[in-house]
Formats: sequence, C-alpha cells, structure tokens
Amino acid sequence: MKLSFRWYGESDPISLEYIRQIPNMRSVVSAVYDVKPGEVWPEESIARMKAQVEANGMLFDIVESVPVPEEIKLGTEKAEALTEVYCENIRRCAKYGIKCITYNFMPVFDWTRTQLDKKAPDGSTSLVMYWEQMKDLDPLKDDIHLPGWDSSYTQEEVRDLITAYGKIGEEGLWRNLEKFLKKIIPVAEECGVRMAIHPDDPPYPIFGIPRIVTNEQNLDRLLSVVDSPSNSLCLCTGSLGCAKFNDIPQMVRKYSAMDRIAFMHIRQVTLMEDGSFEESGHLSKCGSLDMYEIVKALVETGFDGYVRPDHGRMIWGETGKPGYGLYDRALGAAYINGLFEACEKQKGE
Ligand code: DNO
Repeated sequence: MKLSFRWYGESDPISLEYIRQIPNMRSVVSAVYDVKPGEVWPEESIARMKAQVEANGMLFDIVESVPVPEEIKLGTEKAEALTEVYCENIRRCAKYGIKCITYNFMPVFDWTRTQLDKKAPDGSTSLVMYWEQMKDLDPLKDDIHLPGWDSSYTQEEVRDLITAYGKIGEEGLWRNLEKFLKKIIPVAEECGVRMAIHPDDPPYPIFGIPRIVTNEQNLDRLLSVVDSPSNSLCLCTGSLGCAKFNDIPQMVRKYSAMDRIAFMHIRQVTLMEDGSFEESGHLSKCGSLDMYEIVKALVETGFDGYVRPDHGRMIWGETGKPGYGLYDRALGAAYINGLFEACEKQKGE
C-alpha cells in the first residue's frame, strides 16, 4: 500500500516538513486550488506543487480532487466543452507524474454534516450528522448553510440547482455519469491514470437530491460502464459506512479482488439507531467499522493502491480545518501502518 496524506497547499496550516515525519509517509494528496471547477489547471501550478512535495522527500502522484462542474452532472449544453477541459486536466496531471485522480459525482453539495466540532466526553471534537438537526431543514424554503457546503452559492442558486436535479432524477444523473465516464476513461487509460470516484457522503439522497454512488449494486453498475482499471473507486469507509446497508469489509474484499480500488480513505464512524452518525478515532473499538477486517481484506487480495487516514478528530488543542488536523490523522496513519504490518506478516509477506 502507498501511504498518503491530504494537504491543502500553501494555505494549509500543516507543513510538509511535519507530514514527512509521519512514519512510512509516501505521497501527498493535493490539488490545484487557484482555479475554479471547469477551468484548465495551469501547468506551472501543478509543477510547483510537485516541486514542493519532492523537496520534502515525498511524491506528488495522486490528486484529490479534479472537481466535476454541475453542468456536467446536470448534462446542460455546456457539458461537452467542460468534459473536454476535464480531459485536458487529466492529461496535464499525467504529464507531471500523477497516477490517480479522485473526484465525485455528488450534486450541489459534497459531504453533509450538521456540526463540525461536536465535543466528545474525552474533550476531542469531530464532525457529526444528527437527523434531529436535519429534519426541519428545507433548502427550497429556508436560507440554510450547513457546515462544509460551498458558500459561494446564493440561496437562489441552491434552489435552482436542487430543482434542476429533482427534474433529472436518479436516472438522469446516471445518464450524465455514463456519458462522462465514456469520455474521460479512455483518456485516463491512455495517460496511465486511474480515476477514483469518491462515494456520496452520506450515501443516500439528501433533501430529495439524487445520489447514486451509494451502495454495492450501484458501484457494480458504475464499474461496468467502462470495464477498465482506470475506472476505479476511491473507497471511503466512512462515507459508505454511515449506512447500515453497506458491509464495508465485504465490499473492500470484493472490489479489491477485482482490482477496482485505486484509493482507500480510511475513516471511522459511529452509527446511531436513527441513522445519525459521528466521526470517531480510527481504531475499530472507537466506532462501528472493523478496521482490522478492512485492512485484512486489502492485504489478502494483494491491494497495492493508495491509502490515507481520513477525517481525524481535533485533539490536543489543535485548531484548523475540521477533519483535517495533523495529530489525529497522524495517529490514524500509525494505526493503519500497524494493521498492514500485522496482516502482511500473517499472510507471510
Ligand atoms: C471529504 C473528502 C471529500 C472528497 C471529495 C472527492 O473530506 O473525502 O470531500 O475529497 O468528495 O472529490
């Protein structure tokens, strides 16, 4: 496995000097942040990031994310031209040594939470989604701003987008995803890049907006649109794992055996009776996901893709980007290293 760590570029309060000190750290996961979705990434920006990462003894060979513009997801008349731009970004990344690109196909919002700093009994804070806080919200009526959402949208834009997605529905979204995959995957194949789609977080419709990268049946459908290792998954344990219908160790074993996992996001969540969830420390004991079974499934199927600790809690007084502090993610990385070492030795590697 290739251990990696997400870094938000120069504005990230965590330095590359610190990241490199995490044992076994290999790759820095980042992106070009100075352009909007749908624009071409300047080569100088990619080259600069690569140089910075390499100067700190690590590799810049994985990107998260090249965002997919709403026009592509909605299939508007601009979709074709924007897909061309997307392909150009794949080519440019490949030129600078990128082997894997993460993206998602979530309409309007990326991950959804109701609070980013919920205090646990031990004093740490983490991201949570409580249905109790969600149930009275209606983005078609109220001007709501949930933490983590793109704040550049006006209330009216959000309403229009929600209405437009409501009109195309799940099958419309599938059609647009299929069209997109059929265009971008051949380009990725040609450049030796694996596209890794991130599941919807959480993996079910929110506010009536369709979400389709959600469960085993849909992942099977997605992978069969273009049957190629370049059309792969970013299997995020915490996103898929906050729904009871997903059996994460079983899904990891299945898709890893098919060689269709390019990137693993290892995140722990604690599921509650009513479907609410809290993000927790990475250890199996701390949440609902059995991390040992997950890593064992990877090792036994010969997984050699990228792995990163995902969403840490805020601990030891650290402040910063919720989910993306240094300390708890570093603890997560150390734990992941330990699980891999043990499973590999058990396997006789
Ligand atoms: C959350 C992340 C996601 C992910 C994108 C990939 O912290 O896992 O925002 O980067 O969905 O496009």
